[in-house]
Amino acid sequence: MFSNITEIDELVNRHVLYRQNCLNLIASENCSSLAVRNHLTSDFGNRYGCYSTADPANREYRGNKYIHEFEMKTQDLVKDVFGAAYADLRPIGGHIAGVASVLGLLSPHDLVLEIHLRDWGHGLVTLMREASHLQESIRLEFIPFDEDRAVDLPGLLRMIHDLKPRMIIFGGSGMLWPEPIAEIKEIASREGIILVHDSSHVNGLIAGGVFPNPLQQGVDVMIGSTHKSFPGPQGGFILTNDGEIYKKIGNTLGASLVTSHHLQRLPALAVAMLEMKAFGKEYGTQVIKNSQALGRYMEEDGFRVIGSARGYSQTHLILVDVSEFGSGLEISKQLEKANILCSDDFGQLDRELRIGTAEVTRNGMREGDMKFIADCFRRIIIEKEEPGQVAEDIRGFTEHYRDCLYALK
Ligand code: DSN
Repeated sequence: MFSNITEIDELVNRHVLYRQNCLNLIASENCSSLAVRNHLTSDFGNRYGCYSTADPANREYRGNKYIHEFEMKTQDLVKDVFGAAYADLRPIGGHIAGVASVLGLLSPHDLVLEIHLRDWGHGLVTLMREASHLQESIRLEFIPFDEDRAVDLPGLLRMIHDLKPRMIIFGGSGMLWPEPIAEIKEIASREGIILVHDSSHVNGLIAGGVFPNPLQQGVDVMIGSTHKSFPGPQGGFILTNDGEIYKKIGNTLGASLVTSHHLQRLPALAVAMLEMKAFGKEYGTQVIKNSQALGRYMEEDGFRVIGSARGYSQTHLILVDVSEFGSGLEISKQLEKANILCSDDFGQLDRELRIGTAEVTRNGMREGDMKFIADCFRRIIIEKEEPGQVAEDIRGFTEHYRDCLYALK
């Protein structure tokens, strides 16, 4: 255990140094700017600002006058960036925002369609149903996908017709393409289906206007986290244009899922929102260009890249099927030895790697740099080179990319 502050600082610094020398391609991570980090610690972090309904005016603790003003102004900023009428900033992550939406909007025995973990879904209801009584009360089926990992629209329309779901949850952890929300909006309205979008992964791209905004396309609720392609502090939000939905979810969230909502996130979140207003388009455009370039270089290097025929990706990540070379999990561990950090498919088919481009883009890398990254994968996975030399080359390469661009000073 630690016995003094020096030991604590030393270990944090070792982590920072280690991660500086890694290629961080974990799609659910990002670096935040100095301005965001500098706003993560304040007196807010030691205060209670709870409200147990959806109404922030009903604070349960005294001394909240500036906290309330701050939260309202941050809500306004988030609503402005995402074009939403209502924003709830209390969820500590996208997952709990989703749990609140499901619990707040469904009735017992309603059917939900979500993305299967095998198709890189987040598994929101799948995991909730591990609590046995929820297994009895929420029915679940999965959205069909095609071989490019795009939603199979005719298949989904058939399911809607045959199964009459009450809720459809789009958005996953391996999103390559926008989903057909506009295409099903009409039938969803007619059939009373609640459309939810888990935008956790693509929030930064939506903020930059380079990925379709699900709220504008017609979803009833957009949930998400603020620390993936959106380069803010760890946290989550719920957005909607429907006042009744806002109340139902907010009342559920405040009553049973989040009491103290970690106010220290708010100033950092506000700074990150301003950064995305200023630089989101430029950042998001470069992220997508980098994903597409990386897909192309990976394919040239001999990998099977999912969605190759459609241009590899329209998001901050690509998916690569590495099954011909071994287990995805084992390969990701071998890559880690070379300081290449990416995700295997989290215990699903064990055949794909998810490679994200958000953080390296913020570090300043552009399309040409993706060649170096693709070659590192080739050296480890195909040529089975010892990781030491690759790690050394990565250390030399990343030395030139320690910036955090698209940031306010
Ligand atoms: N769903 C996990 C991921 O995408 O990495 C965590 O949010």
